Amino acid sequence: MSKIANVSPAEVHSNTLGNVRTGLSADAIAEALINNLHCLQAKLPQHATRNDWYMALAYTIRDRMMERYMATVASIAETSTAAKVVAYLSAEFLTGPHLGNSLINLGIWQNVEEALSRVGQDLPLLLEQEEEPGLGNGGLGRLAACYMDSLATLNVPAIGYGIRYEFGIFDQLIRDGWQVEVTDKWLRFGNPWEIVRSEITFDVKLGGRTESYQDEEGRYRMRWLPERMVKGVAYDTPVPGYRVPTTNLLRLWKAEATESFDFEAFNVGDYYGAVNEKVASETISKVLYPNDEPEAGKQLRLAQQYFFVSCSLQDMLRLLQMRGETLDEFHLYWATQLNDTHPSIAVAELMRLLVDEHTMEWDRAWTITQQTCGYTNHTLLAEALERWPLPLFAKLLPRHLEIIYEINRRFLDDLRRRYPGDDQLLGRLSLIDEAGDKHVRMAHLASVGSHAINGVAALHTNLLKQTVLRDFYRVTPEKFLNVTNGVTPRRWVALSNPKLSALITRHIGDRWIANLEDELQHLEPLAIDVDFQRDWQTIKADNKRALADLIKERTGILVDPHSLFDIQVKRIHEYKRQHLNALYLITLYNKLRRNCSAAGTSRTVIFGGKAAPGYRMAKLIIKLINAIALTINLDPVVSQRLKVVFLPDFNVKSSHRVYPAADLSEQISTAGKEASGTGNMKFAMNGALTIGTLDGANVEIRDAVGHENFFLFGLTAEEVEQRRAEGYTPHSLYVSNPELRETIDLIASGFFSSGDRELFRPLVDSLLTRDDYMLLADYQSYVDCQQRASDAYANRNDWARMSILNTARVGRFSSDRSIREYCRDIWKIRLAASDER
Ligand code: 26W
Repeated sequence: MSKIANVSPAEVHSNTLGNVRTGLSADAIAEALINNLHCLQAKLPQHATRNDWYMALAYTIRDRMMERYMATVASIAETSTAAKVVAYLSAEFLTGPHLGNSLINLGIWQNVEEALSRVGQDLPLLLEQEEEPGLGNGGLGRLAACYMDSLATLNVPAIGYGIRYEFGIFDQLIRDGWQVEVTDKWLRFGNPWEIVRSEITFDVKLGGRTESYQDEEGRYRMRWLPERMVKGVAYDTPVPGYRVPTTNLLRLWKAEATESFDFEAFNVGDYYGAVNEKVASETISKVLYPNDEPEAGKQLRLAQQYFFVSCSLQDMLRLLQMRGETLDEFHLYWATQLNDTHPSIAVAELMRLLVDEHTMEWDRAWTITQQTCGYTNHTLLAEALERWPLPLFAKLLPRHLEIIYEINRRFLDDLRRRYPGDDQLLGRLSLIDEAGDKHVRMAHLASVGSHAINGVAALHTNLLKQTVLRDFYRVTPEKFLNVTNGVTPRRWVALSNPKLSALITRHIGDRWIANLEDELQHLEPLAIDVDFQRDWQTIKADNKRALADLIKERTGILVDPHSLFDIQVKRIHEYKRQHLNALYLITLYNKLRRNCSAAGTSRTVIFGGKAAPGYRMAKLIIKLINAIALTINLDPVVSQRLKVVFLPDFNVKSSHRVYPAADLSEQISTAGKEASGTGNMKFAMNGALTIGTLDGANVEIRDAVGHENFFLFGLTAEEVEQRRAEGYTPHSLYVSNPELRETIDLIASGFFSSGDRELFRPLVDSLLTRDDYMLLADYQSYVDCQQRASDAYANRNDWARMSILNTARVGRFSSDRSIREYCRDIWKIRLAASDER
């Protein structure tokens, strides 16, 4: 037996596990399928359900990632490689279903299709079977997943640290036009893609008090006496790179009771008491907070954030020790990225671990902490910037509050030296908001505790420097940089748009999938090639038919695949202005019912997106869209030229069908509000033209694709601020614009709410009084721009030319480019030559 003791994963695999667990051929996979059906599902083929076959296939594919996964883990844990490892700390990872992506990245799609056909199974049906791990709300969570795919594909050793929520983002049903939230029981059939690491567990302290003492060396030390402890258990999900050996891991923590059953309580008949701690502890990783901007400020949310951060940092210290490196070099081996402020307690927790638990000097620990951490900001919305009431913070994390006070004292002392007498500045920069009942400003903790602060698009980063973080930019300008978001072309083109991928590969080879920025531009000359245009249009038409089938299946609405598919899919939020799109629809409806040929091109307008359960105006916007849809789709005349659809339960899985089917991508947020957007990139990569404002990454997309290939409208971020500063009176626009007035009056009249004038009053009043997101100011420009889009679509070949140019010119929006910039500018990680650009 000793022979096996010290062999590399590759040897283990090839020597011991043999072909059935590693072979990539159709034969090996077919054999493995039956093996796993027998051994893991304990089912004979004739008795196997679709879920049994799906599970057997999932285990078969997982086996084939194990070799690469363990090789990568070995490289992270073994001393040989002095590589710096990226720790991506995020409260959300919106991975989407794993099966399809794994087949693409391992390059075994055909072989699996072949193997399945031999056992009478159909891959598309098994792909449908997979439950989507909805461990995120929207942009931030999905970006984290795209970045994990790029980190592996660029062979950068990395661990994505997060929370294994038992219940992810809710499933959305639409009942009588209203959103209804349904619990997301994604684990009900188990999860074949994760490996429970029951030996990788850490205790996390909560509540209680602190006390000082002198240690045996006479040093003044602090200890934390917690009120309770929970145990974090690691669950690993392999993250395969695209056609490379690296397979990184997503390490998600599940909360369990340190003592899951209290026998004493049981013996005295206190059965609830016996399991009380278990229930209380497990609550921490029970459910994802479904808010996507407005922060909840709930104690459980802070406990969730501290729980996964503490487990992750303890694990990073353990891995560092396994590598035989000293704590003093922590920052040389770990590049830790804080995905917004949600994990920013990491700054104080790393200080606690280094100073309290490992007796490091404060200054040394602080230098290491700053060198280790980078902070990415994803929003400018004031209500999304996390600030915790002091009493709540003191109750849950008493030691961290002391450490934050000390960080703050030293920070303000330094500022007082640099900006003598400028108490205003100090008050604005302080980690503690002294106003009213005091708060801890988490963005300030993240900013002072990091060596790099980045926004997620050029405009956003500039606005960060001018607004929410301007004082930090003033005192530490060297920390600020921009890294524009990106999306992975593996999931968002190769997986979700296989026909387009095949066409592109037929003309420029397949290197584009891993080198989008260099290769995709080779499509440009084909934009005027009529044969290529025809093939391009045929594929778009096929994708539109596929989406039309999904719409029929989910809503019963029949849409015309030959019409212009105009799509807005994203979380519902007033700044994203789904209700501006709705105003345009009513204006178009009014035009069409007056004169049917008015609008030229027939249109299918598709919406999708979830509203945070507590966000009333967002839910009212969903109701309005569905009410308008009902009216228009039932109108015998207008519905010939216009159909409106709200696609329920928009998520990663359904978005695979949506992005490839779009002709027009709606990116219409109030300029200065959408930090970046990433859906805009997915649409453009799949040949959609964008109608949008100069907001977030729209600005860079427009510059990349050519201003003439982008439908621009609306005020700029500057003009928005100016209009607001000079006093904005939306009502005057309502009065002066008859079409707008007719549109708003129709809503107010109860026309879309069977005469009930009260239903949409909150929305109408907010528009006519405050209109915080400048819908009325941008209304006419938007309506005119939509007419330009309609007119342009009338010339199909010219539209195809612009569509091809959009795809050809958005290579830079690959998440590989973003990750290269993080490696170069923040994590100081040198890529292997082959992965350099
Ligand atoms: C505390 C509640 C909460 C939850 C999530 C506040 C803020 C968030 C996220 C930051 C919201 C989010 O997803 N922001 C989006 O991040 C994307 C990735 O960078 C950007 O492309 C979007 O523009 C931004 O809205």
